[in-house]
Amino acid sequence: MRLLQLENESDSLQACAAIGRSAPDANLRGWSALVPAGALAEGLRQSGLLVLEGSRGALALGSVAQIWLAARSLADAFEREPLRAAASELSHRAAAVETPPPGSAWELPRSRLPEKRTLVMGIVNATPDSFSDGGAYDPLARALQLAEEGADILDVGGESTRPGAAAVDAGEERRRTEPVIRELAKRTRIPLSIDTRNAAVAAAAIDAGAEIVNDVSGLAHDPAMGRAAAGAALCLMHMRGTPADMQSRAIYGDLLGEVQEELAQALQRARAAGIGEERIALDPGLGFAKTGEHNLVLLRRLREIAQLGRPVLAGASRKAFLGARTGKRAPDRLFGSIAAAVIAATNGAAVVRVHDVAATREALAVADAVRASGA
Ligand code: PMM
Repeated sequence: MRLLQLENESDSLQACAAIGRSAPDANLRGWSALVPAGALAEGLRQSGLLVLEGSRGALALGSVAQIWLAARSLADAFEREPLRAAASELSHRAAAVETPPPGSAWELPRSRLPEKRTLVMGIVNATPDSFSDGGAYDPLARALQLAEEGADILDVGGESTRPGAAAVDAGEERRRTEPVIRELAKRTRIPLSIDTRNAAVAAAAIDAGAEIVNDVSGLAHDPAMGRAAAGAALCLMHMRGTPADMQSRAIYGDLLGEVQEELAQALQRARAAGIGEERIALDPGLGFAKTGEHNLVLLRRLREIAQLGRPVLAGASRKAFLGARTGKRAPDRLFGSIAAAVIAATNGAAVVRVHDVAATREALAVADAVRASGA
């Protein structure tokens, strides 16, 4: 069960395929709830929503507010489980789409994240082979500069995860990141994040002062990660395979559905490791096991990811799909990156992960003010 945003013909046809409709309709627009055929679908129809049925499920069409209201009254009206729980889950999903969880809902062990604006996570690559800047700077100096520019979080990484990159030895990754984090913890009060898939690297970074573990594998790579990250906050990102083979796995029948399902599995892994949901942010993983077109669709329909109930983090900065549209090399993709950050924020992202903090903060100051405006 989930909410789908239908903005164009492709969305409409995919929604029809998801319910197994034999005569697909290319003209469905707006929001819809994909639910099992049966009492919930019937209840939504009786609440006034237009419900289409197929061999695999039903699609209830309406605004997010209509879906939310209908689901909430059905949750009260149904006497039997699991119907009651299903209606209640649908109403929670609709509420999270209507008002996506803000960055301040991401609880860190010590720091509190700012309220009422889109947060900026500054990228600090402690790698000699990052795709976007080629490791052309001193990571500590860069981090301090991003702090000065207004980063809300600094994300330090010691392994390049660009498509095709070979894995780095965890000892080397730790040598690159731990001293930077230790020094930053002394010199700034900004929450620090370690970008790693490896438990030993995460544990060393937490010991050095990091509060967040940004695991691009969503706790799927290192079985010891759940334990290592247990005292920290987590960003769980969606990807498939490893950076070395992920692009061959960018095959989806239902992109939004599969990314959400796999993020829900990552949330489940975190829960099983005893990590509270309030500590977790979710990231669809732009560029990770995604084609350029997948990245565009994920940015356009990002609000759907918010229905999982956790703050959404998005990282489009300087990525190849922006270069494909602008013809610019990675270090020259600022304007495209700003456009992507503003679109992400408008579509429900709570945090954007970027290389260019000052410029992004400036653009988001306008985007956030427009969204919050009211005379
Ligand atoms: N992208 C990169 C690395 N780590 N982490 C998260 N959570 N989200 C991302 O999109 C992401 C990430 C890509 O490489 P870069 O650090 O060189 O930009």
